[in-house]
Amino acid sequence: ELGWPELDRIPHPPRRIPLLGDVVGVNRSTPLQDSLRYARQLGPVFRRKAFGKEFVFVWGARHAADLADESRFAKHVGLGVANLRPVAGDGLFTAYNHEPNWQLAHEVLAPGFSRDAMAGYHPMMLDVARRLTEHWDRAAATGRAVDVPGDMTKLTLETIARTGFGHDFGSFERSRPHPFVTAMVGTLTYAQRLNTVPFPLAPLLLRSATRRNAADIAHLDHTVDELVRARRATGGGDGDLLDRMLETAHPETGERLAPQNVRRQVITFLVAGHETTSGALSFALHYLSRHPEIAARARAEVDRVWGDTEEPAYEQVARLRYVRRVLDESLRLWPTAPAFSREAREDTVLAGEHPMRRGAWALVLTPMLHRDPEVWGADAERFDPDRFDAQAVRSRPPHTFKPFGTGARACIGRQFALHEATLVLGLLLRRYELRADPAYRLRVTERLTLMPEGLRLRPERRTAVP
Ligand code: MNH
Repeated sequence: ELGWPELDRIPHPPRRIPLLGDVVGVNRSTPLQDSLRYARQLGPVFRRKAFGKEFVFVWGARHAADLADESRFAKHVGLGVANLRPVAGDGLFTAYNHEPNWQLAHEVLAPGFSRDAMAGYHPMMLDVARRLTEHWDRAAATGRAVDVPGDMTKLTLETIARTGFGHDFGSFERSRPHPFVTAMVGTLTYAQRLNTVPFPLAPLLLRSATRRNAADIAHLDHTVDELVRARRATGGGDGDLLDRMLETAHPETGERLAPQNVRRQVITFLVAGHETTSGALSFALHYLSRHPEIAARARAEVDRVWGDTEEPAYEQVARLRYVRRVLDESLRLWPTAPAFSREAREDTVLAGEHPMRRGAWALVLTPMLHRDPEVWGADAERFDPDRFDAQAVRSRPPHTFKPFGTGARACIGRQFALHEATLVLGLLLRRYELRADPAYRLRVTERLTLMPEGLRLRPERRTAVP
């Protein structure tokens, strides 16, 4: 029993196979993009059945706004998120709402994302970005193309490792991804695959994958344990996230995070803190390379705001308003964490239409919410950063742009990600022209998060930089 008493009224795809569900024409490696296809056919609230389980999807702006009402709905830990429990346990992202460690960790770690903390991370973010531009300078000098998602992943992993944990994975000195990244991608891919096989059969069908997954988790645990051991041996960092996790007591209760929880939080932040930002940067670079007039406008802003300062100060990043709009518009079309779930706290009616019992839940399909023609117009597929100028934002209803989720369980790293990504886009725009491969067609890969597959660009050093 799903908790949707009038489920019959919710449309579903026509061809249903007993036991297997709506699997016709479904591609196992792109469950999200399949759902987008169904969404276009079936409308703002629809359902899909897979392997005996029925899921309700919501993307209409009015319905999604209703689900954002925190008095009646809350985060639901289900599907992909629940599949990550063996990796991230009761860490912030995967914790159930009722787990006391969520509140504790949230309150202990939130100051790590304050404005002051962010200003402290800024010089470290610049250091990491310099390693990226050294690498791109070498490519530019020899006319080579760069692997954009690969390089953005190196950058964002080094940034969260350095700012959060005083750690250096040496990503830019390696020709292959760091084993931590390989293990992480393995666990994300496995968590996604678990949704595409009948649950009781998973251990059988995914036997070797399950074994590999256990090894991947062991590798992540081991990496984190080494990191914590090193910190304990050398004494404190400078009040970074790891210090907060290890040392900081809750201001009122005096409680601290237990060692097993610290392990879960470190993995959570290393993973949540880089994968999605890497995708966001990659999509933004793709669109900039495809829209020279937009890139020129963004570049002119960087030249104007940063002038000839060698390296931008913290305050100069938020002043890149147009670059930020480019980023927002990329996150509109491809929100790199493409769905989140909401459950009813009480018996209620969704948007006055669909009765839900307490505990019933739905998946919000963010990429479709961000394309709802009633909000974004008939040309919603078009890349246009001006949709985020102040006037346009004011004229839209609330809860129509949700790349960072919603409510108490929304992304804690939002400002961190936006600062990092705006800074890096600014630095790259200032230093290079980005040449696209005209033959490239955007393909999106899914491993719970989204990434432009196989995107390569040729950076060229600008000749006249003011
Ligand atoms: Mn992040 C939660 C998207 C960057 C750490 N993040 C969420 C959620 C979304 C999200 C959506 C809510 C998921 C849900 O409701 O189930 N996050 C993003 C995107 C980017 C991002 C699109 C980059 C762009 N996130 C970051 C960064 C960090 C981070 C950077 C850390 C430095 N995010 C988190 C954590 C949570 C979260 C931790 C869980 C917060 C909570 O439940 O308390």
